[in-house]
Amino acid sequence: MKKAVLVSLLSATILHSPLSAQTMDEMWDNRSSGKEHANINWFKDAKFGMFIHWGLYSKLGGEWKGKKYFGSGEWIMNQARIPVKEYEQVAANFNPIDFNADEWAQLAADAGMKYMVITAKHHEGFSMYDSKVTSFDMTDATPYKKDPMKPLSEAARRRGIQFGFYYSQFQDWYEPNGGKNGWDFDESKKNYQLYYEQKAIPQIKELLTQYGPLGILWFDTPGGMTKEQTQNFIDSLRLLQPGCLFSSRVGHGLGDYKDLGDSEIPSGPVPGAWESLYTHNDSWGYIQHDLNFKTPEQIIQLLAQVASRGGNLLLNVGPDGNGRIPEYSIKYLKEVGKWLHINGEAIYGTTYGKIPDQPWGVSTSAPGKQFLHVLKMPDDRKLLVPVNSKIAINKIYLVKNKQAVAFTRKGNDLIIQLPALPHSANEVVVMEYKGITPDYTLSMPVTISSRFKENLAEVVRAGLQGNAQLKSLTYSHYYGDWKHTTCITDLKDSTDGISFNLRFTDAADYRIILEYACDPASAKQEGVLLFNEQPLYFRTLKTGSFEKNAPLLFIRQVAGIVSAKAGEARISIHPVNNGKELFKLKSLIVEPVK
Ligand code: FHN
Repeated sequence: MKKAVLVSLLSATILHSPLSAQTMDEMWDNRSSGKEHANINWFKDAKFGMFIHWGLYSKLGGEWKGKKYFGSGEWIMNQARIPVKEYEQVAANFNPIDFNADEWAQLAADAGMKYMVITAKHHEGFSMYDSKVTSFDMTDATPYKKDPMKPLSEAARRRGIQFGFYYSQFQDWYEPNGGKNGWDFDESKKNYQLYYEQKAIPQIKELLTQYGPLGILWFDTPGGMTKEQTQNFIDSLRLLQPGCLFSSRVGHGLGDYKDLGDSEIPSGPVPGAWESLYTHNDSWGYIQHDLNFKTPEQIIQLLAQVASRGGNLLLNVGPDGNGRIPEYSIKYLKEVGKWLHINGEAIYGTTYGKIPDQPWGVSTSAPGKQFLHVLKMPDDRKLLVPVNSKIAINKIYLVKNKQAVAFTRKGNDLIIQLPALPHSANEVVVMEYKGITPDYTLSMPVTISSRFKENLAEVVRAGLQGNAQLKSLTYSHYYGDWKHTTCITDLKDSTDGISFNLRFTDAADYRIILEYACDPASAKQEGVLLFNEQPLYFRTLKTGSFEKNAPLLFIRQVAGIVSAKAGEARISIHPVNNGKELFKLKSLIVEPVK
């Protein structure tokens, strides 16, 4: 049951605001047909891919007429409401002389990426290849006059990297009947079918017939087609390449695998083939002034977290208008590649982990093996691992040098003593065993240990009573740089409640902390946290209202200190009075008193 809740937690699929009014996040479709595609296994084993957003917007680099734009650089034509007549001029100056297909493909190989997906046409409507369907393309509209996609597709395949195209099938701000240019054209008068028949479908057929075998066709922000039309659309394209996978944003739940919302990671295992997709900085398209790049450690840990839920990480790079991939992307991806070169077996070909998130990290699975990804090394390098008592542990060793490590078992607990090790973004320990390890459920007690400065109990691990709901709140800081925070909301009556089952590894005093967001209207309300039967009273502090295009700020409020014995304990949280929502709880934090 919990897993069903988990999957439903992911950002809701298509909300029912009219097409023209739908925002980006309302145009995600994370459903797949559920039918296993015959050619899905390479995708499931790949685990790590390169997304490339490259277009005329890369030349603008987030600036138009001297004004800087923040967030999704590939949306600058829309953000600045640039008329098609003016935007066409950008193509006239688009000349990526530094583009080098082998360098791009080699970077993906050096980074340990097994597939590559590049924008053949994004919402701006410009074709980044040689298309016979329009003259608004690389060979007719730019001084570059060449098709970069041919050499890139070949360079990728020469390195055993699956190659695919991103194609914006509905949004096309260049075409009078394409979706979502409401500043040049009247959206209500558009004939989307005409646009599909005259541009989208013929172009996708060009991509499926002129660039060799494609691994993926990556669709995006679906719209303007009924389910039946989408099925016909898919069937006609499948004839050209039956082996090509179609992403879930083809729409109507007809994709071959699921794409989650932008920058979304599930809170627990999700069965089937799926992908999390992230920018390397805050934008898909190149923005000169966006240097908020994820570090190698952040990427390595993100890759492990996504793999521990059973999915792939598609990480984006945004080359500039000259065809150069940003220096920090090159430098940091190569660092990730060095880690994968040593630890790849703990990622490639694995499935979701059977050990729930622990204070030290996450797990991935292979037959007879659990890979323990130590993302936070305990002070005493002792790992506590809850395991099913029926399994027989053969051996435990470090993946990087096969060095055996010592371990003891106490009931359902495995205690692994790691040797002194240099800092690593992710130290992988392999547990080889015989026997069945059942899937974990999120209702398993959350491990609390005094070995960690901070023990996090995420709300997906909580039980809900009354009106309390688990919700994934989606918001952005700038524009299109989406963030997702899962919270428990709607705790408004004293009979509503949240409960956590905890398991303390050792007796000690612990500080209990609530991490929440509180709407000004909900401030100064009384709540009670019961540690077993011991009450801790608190009064909520305002942090701000939830808005879609603004940060959702959280506060950490100490509820109090408790003296815990080793073993299981229960925490429940309730409003004292009825009426207003108490707060939006993000997590419970338990800190050992030092
Ligand atoms: O609007 C696009 C956006 O520009 C970018 O391509 C992302 C990548 O997933 N997809 C849409 C927003 O979700």
